[in-house]
Amino acid sequence: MAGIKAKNPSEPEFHQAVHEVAESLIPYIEENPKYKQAKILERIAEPERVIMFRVPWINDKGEVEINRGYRIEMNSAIGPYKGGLRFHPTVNLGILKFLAFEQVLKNSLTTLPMGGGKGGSDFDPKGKSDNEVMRFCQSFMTELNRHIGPNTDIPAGDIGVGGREIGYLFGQYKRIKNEFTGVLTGKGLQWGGSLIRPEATGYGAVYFAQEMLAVKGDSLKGKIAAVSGSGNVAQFTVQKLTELGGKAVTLSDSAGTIYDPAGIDAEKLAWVMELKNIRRGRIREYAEKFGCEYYEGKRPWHVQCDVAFPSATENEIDKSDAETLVKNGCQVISEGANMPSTPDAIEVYLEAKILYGPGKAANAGGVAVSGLEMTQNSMRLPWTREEVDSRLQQIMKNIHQTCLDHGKESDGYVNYVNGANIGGFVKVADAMLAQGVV
Ligand code: NDP
Ligand code: 2IT
Repeated sequence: MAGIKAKNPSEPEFHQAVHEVAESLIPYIEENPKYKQAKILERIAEPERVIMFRVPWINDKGEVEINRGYRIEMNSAIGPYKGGLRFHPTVNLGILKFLAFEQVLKNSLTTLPMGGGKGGSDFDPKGKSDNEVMRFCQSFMTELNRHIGPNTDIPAGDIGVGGREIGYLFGQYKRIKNEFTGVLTGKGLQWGGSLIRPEATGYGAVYFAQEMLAVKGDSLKGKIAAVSGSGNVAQFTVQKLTELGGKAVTLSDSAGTIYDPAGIDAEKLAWVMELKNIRRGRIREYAEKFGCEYYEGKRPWHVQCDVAFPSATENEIDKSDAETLVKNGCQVISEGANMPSTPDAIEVYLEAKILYGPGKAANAGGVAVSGLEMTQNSMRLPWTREEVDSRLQQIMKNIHQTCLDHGKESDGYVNYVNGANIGGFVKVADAMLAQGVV
């Protein structure tokens, strides 16, 4: 860790992600010295390539704006680089390195042949017109196109990058390369996208919670859930949870949380989707529309719940939030977001021995269906909704089983953190050993 910190100064999120993985892996590596001799742990913490570039564009007032673009190509041992793009003002090198590092192990857990990468920009899509977003995406892709390709590096969405942005990025890639390929995932259904990709991360996080509960002979039926965020992952988490008989009572955005004890049913969710995906408004409006509580500037974790689905951003549950959740009887945490719990929050879950599904396992459904989109693009044959959804469910079951195989402790408690970290590591590490010192 001293070496990581010295080489990557001012990147606390990257240090945090590596530290968590190292804690799980070091005992395992001590038992398997081949990984130690080949310095696999040190090598996976060093990106294969980092690309950083200028993104100039012109706003609606005719002024020049300049953002910074990035792509971290972290690891290609088991497949081409794969991972999302994030457009958010907080994006910097350290955030993207943490996300790319997590992505390597997550993608390995899916069982599909995908390496890990992540990219994005400090561009803030909030308050921008569609035309401004388009010009930004075109400028971003004008540089990025030379570094990616359907067999090299396949980006997708993340915070601030959804169907609209993927469309503009794809259009510019196609124009520059004169090629119609599966170079991005999360595409529209009419132009190479996969059914269930928009739903996949949220559905997957719910399927993972279901798997964890099933070990205890329990289910989501009748469970009250706190969900954070109100974007792609949060929306489809609420949808699947409701279908399975659970009740979501919160949603949030960066300004605050709504608390609707009656539950966010299908009709209210449809209204949220219109609010967030089309009107691009604030979640506060939900409280005005449906007459429930709105907590300005607050996160959802003080609300009584059985299950929590953090689905907004990193470090959104700190130690005191975790203590509140446990005190209020929360039994399950299934992370739709990447690294939403701080290290001391995770300690609280593990000490209380509640079911804790870390992001790299619980939210792997999104990238898994991206992998299935790549398969369909290669075959030039789309699958039905049922086909994709049944594969997604099977993949989430397999990931859960991998976590059991590597994370079950002597008293029967499943430490999903160790399970996911070791389970994700082995395949990448063995591939790296086979491919020599590269
Ligand atoms: P969206 O952009 O669709 O939605 C993000 C949501 O989180 C918004 O409600 C946003 O509120 C809120 N949010 C973002 N940043 C912050 C912040 N700093 N503080 C408080 N709230 C914040 O993104 P996604 O739903 O796609 O992503 C959510 C999480 O899931 C991220 O951690 C992402 O990495 C992870 N993830 C996404 C996958 C995908 O397929 N999309 C796959 C796997 C993981 P506001 O609008 O106010 O900013
Ligand atoms: O964090 C993630 O796994 C994603 N944002 C999805 C990546 C992808 O390539 O679908």
